[in-house]
Amino acid sequence: GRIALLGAPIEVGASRRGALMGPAGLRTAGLVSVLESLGYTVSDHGDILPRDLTTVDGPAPANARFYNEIAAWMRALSARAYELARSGDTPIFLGGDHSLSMGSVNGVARHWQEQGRKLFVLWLDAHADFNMPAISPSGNMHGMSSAFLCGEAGLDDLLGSEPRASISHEQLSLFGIRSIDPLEKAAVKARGVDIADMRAIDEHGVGVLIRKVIEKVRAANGVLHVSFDVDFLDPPLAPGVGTTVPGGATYREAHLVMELLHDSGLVRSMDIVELNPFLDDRGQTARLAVELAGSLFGQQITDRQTPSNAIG
Ligand code: DIR
Ligand code: MN
Ligand code: MN
Ligand code: MN
Repeated sequence: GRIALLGAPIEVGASRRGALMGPAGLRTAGLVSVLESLGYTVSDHGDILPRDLTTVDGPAPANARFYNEIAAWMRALSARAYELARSGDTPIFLGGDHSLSMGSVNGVARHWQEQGRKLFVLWLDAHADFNMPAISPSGNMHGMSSAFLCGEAGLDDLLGSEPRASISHEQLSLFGIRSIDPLEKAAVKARGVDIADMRAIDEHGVGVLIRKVIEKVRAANGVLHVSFDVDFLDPPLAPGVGTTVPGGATYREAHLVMELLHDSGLVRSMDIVELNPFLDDRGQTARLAVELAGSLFGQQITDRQTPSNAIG
């Protein structure tokens, strides 16, 4: 298979700076060599850079911080994501904060729409990211991306002339959630978005719940995009993120999620977002994110070498 990497060093969607180093952190942690060791041909398309963006000016909606800057990123990202998906490669988008997905997923969804296949989106995250300007307590756009992708109103001109390819609420699955704002919670409920929060994961385990997502995609003859916010992980495992929330996925839960998704054969694209190398502990979070990408793309426990200094 062929995998295409594209970095988007965008950070103004989050409240803390540093996610712009995310793509470099993931490369330094060995993303390319891990994927190559699994037999893929990897083409690294580098990063979209601010100088490549077409300036967006004019009035911005209220309560959407850095709207113009983010709109410029999303227009470029959506166009590149569409092209990459259409090329037949499996794209992995390297963030950058989670606003990135408004562009990456839109472009990928547009491609699959043209193929007559529904794109389902699995949102691995501590947060629902289902705010919109009218209800967001922070105005941070990384907290709005899943709602935007479901066609919620309030950022209607964000993509400019890029075709908007919204998914229906049934195509979104929120997974690992443990922090949600009051009006955001009401919105998720009102739309009937499928949500596996940490309580559900504690009760049923990730195996049962991920299989449900896989069955939903399979029943619709759909394909799957995995949007992986590294704050999905428990903070002691993954300190390199601006918005840690206690009680996240354990090391084995996260690997099992990725392993089951790989075995489903349904995954066609991925985002890895919110890695903030400035906050990381000697590359720990970046390395774990790369390991998990390895599991999503077919690394098996039995492929791994036993470490000589066996630390488990
Ligand atoms: C909060 C935090 N729900 C907000 N969001 C995110 O600002 O909308 N943090 N996504 O990572
Ligand atoms: Mn936030
Ligand atoms: Mn997120
Ligand atoms: Mn998050």
